[in-house]
Amino acid sequence: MRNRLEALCRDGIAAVAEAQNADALQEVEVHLLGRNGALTAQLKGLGKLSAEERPAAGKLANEVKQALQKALEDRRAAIDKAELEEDLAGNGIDPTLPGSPMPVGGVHPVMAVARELEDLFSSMGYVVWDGPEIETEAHNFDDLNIPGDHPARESHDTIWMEDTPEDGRLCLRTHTSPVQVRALQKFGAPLRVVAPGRVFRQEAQDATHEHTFHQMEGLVVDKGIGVPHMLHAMNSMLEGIFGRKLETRLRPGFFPFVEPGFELDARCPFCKSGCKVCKGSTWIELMPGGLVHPNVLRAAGVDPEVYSGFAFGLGLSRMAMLRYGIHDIRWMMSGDLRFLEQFPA
Ligand code: FA5
Repeated sequence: MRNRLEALCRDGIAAVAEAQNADALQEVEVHLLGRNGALTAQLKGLGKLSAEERPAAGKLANEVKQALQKALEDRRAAIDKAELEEDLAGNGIDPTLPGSPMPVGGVHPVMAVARELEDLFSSMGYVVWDGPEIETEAHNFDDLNIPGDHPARESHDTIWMEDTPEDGRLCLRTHTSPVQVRALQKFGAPLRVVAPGRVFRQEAQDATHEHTFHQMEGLVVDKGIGVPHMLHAMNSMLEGIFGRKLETRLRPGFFPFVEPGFELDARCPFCKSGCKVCKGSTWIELMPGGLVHPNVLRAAGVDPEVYSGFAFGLGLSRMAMLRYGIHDIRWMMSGDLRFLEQFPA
C-alpha cells in the first residue's frame, strides 16, 4: 500500500506539472482527487489492512492528499499568472485599453440659458416656480385683465381644448403670465418669482417664430415697487447672461395686464452697425414688461392700494438664439443631432 501511495503522489505531482492550462489542470484534479479518482480508490483499500498497518497507511494517504492539493494550487496560480502576462503582452484582451465610449447627451441651449437665469434670480432672492402647460381660460386671459372680447386675445392664436365642468374652457397656455396669478394666489405678497416654461401658439413658423417655445416670467410684488426696480432686474439679467453691461432702451408697449407697459430693447451684442440678427437696426427686441395692473393684483387677492409690482416676460428661446448665435429658432425643436451635438455637456 505504501508503495502504491508513494507512486500515486510522484506520478500525480508530475501530471499536475504537465498541465498547460486551467481545463487540463481541472481534468488532472478530477483524476487524482475526484469521487472516483485514484486517491479515493486507494482509501477504499485501507479497510482491508490489518489493525496495525491501518494507522500508518491512513496517515500517509492524508499526506499524499495534502501534497497533491498543494501542487494543484501552485500550478493553478502559475497558469493564471502566465495567462495574464500573455494578455498584457497583446495576446487576447488588453485590460489597459480604454473602454468603448458611451454616448453622453448635452444640455439643450434653451435649458442651459434657463438654468443660468434660475441661478441668477435665485441669488437675488427669487423663487423659481412652475405652472401647468394646460391652463384654464380664466388664468390665461380673464385674471390677466384680458376679457373675452379683448383684441389682445387674437394675437395669441390660442390652441383650445375641450370644456371641463370644473375649470371651464382649457387651452395650451399661450404665455407664462398666468403663473403671475397662480404664484400670488399660492404665496401672497410680498413675492419675488421667476417661472420658466413652454408655451404654445398656433402661428406660422419662421426664423424667429415657433408654435412651441419657451418664456420666463418674472414678477416682483412689494410695497413701493416702481419702474426703476424693473429696469434694475432686467439689466441684471442681461449682464448675467452676456457677462457685460448691455446698452438698453425702453419703448412703450401695450399688454392689458401691465400699466404702464414697455418693451425693452438691447444694443445688439453681435455687431456695431447692423447685422442679420438685429435686422440692421443695432437694437434687439428682448422682452416686454411693466407695472402689474391693479386688476391682476385684485384677481390674485392682493390689495393694489398696499402693494405694487412689476412683471416681465422674457422670450427664453430667443435669448438662447442670441446667446449662442443660433440664426433660426426652428433648430431648437428639430431634434436634429447635428444641431444638438454642438452643445456638449
Ligand atoms: C407675452 O407673451 C407677455 N405675456 C409678456 C409680458 C409678461 C408682458 C409680463 C408684460 C408683463 P409676447 O407675446 O410679446 O408677450 O411674448 C413675449 C416674448 O416671447 C417676445 O418678446 C418674444 O421674445 C417671445 N415670443 C413671442 N412669440 C414667439 C414665437 N412665436 N416664437 C418664439 N418666441 C416668441
